[in-house]
Amino acid sequence: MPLRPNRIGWFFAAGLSLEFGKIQTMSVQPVTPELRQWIIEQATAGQPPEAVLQSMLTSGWNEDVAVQALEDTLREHLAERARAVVLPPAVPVPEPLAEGARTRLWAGDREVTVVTSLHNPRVVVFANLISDEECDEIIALARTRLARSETVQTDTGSSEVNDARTSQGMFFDRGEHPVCARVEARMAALMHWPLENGEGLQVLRYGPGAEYKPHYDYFDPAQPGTPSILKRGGQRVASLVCYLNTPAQGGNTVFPDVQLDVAPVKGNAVFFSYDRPHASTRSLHGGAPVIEGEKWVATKWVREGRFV
Ligand code: PD2
Ligand code: ZN
Repeated sequence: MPLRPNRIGWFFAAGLSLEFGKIQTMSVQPVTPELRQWIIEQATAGQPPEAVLQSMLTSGWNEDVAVQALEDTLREHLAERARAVVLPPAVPVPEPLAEGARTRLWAGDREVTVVTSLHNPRVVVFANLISDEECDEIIALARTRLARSETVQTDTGSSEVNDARTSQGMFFDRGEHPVCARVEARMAALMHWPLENGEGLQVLRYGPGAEYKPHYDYFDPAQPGTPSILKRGGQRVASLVCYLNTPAQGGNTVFPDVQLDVAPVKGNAVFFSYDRPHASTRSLHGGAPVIEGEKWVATKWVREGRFV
């Protein structure tokens, strides 16, 4: 069978340093992982396909089998590389400052102050989003239902206790208490995003030393459990982390890609969005350890579509 360099030849033009491997003479000729690796190394080194094929033939390979092995190996390798470099498509995300930069925003029933606005990653810090009384009421309602925080396991779709998260937490259902419903309506107005696309509020309590190691809030598309999670409204596209108290020391929300630290202040909130489930959004963030006192937050995650 003739080799078809038009189908595989271009791959060999990549041109790194040449490192010629040796292959075994085989009578049964299975395409082993070692052979695949060797073919990829030759291709990456810029070896022309004819030379690779010739080496295989010299080593005793049947021509049809050798051509098939070359084509299959390179097709798989190219597909893997393409998956790694192609970004997931961007989707619309909430934008609190859609009407342009301003200092004060009307969020349905309350005026909120814009403290900081960063464009890449998209981060907005607000003051005065939640009143002191609302913060205290949410803490009181959540306190009796706290359990060691779980993280959604995107490999299985279930929730598990995770060492990266040493806080305690609970979820309210959307609209579960009047205070939740009031604050959620305000958040929807602030973000210009449908209330129905929001998950229920999650409340976290961090004691001294507790932290939330840097992570992304979107679900990793490469994980097998993600398709089942996405059935409930699609991807998460934004987070609004609201501070329900002011810790005595520590507990900043940090964005390591841009060295941004947001200080937790009672009633304030940090909003950030991510238009694709990819590190290019620079939405990596974490909760730095609480040094003294405790830290309480309520997080609203919003999805692309209606969260059911
Ligand atoms: O409590 C925080 O600062 C924090 C940090 C990172 C909260 C979250 N992530 C979250 O709720 O996703
Ligand atoms: Zn987070």
